[in-house]
Amino acid sequence: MGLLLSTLHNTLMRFTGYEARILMLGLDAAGKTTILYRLKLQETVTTVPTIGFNVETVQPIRNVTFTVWDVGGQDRIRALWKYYYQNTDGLIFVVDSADPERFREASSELSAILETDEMRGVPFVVMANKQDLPGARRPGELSEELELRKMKGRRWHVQGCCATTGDGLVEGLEILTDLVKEFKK
Ligand code: G3D
Ligand code: MG
Repeated sequence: MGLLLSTLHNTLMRFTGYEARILMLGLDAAGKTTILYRLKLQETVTTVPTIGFNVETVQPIRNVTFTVWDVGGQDRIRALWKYYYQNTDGLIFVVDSADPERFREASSELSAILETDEMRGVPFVVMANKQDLPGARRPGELSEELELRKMKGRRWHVQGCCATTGDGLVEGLEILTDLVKEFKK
């Protein structure tokens, strides 16, 4: 799975020629940290800044930086997120596909992120995670549940995946790199 990061790096570097900043967001327990470890990124640093939310950053490895935090139910500190949104090239939004009770919350969080000025036009891939679990919604169904068709003015894709096995992660990253490439043109 070390392949994952080199896939992302190679495509991004080929098309952008410079540093890429990827944000990975989602509700708690969606699977973000598991994906980070699957990516076999060496130094994942978890920080609890004084501002009060956990941010995981991967030291830039071959020019690709990942920044990760949990969204949802944190209105108090939401205004601070915009500092992390700046200069983002692509967004990965992770959803637990087997937890329909939280689809509405996930959808409204995603909308709120995409509506910020800093995220204007930034392409995103929804990782429809936990496809191994019984009752997991398939990507097409999840895109309906999250009302993605309402998200105008940007490119997006929903990728089915299983973070614990790694299935689908490479595909999702490859599609994200294509979308980032188009965005940066
Ligand atoms: P987060 O970082 O988004 O909060 P985590 O989420 O990566 O901590 O994952 C939350 C829980 O979901 C973890 O279980 C993790 O193992 C599990 N998980 C993540 N991805 C998958 C998946 O694709 N399939 C299944 N079945 N489980 C997954 P624990 O038990 O450690 O809390
Ligand atoms: Mg986590």
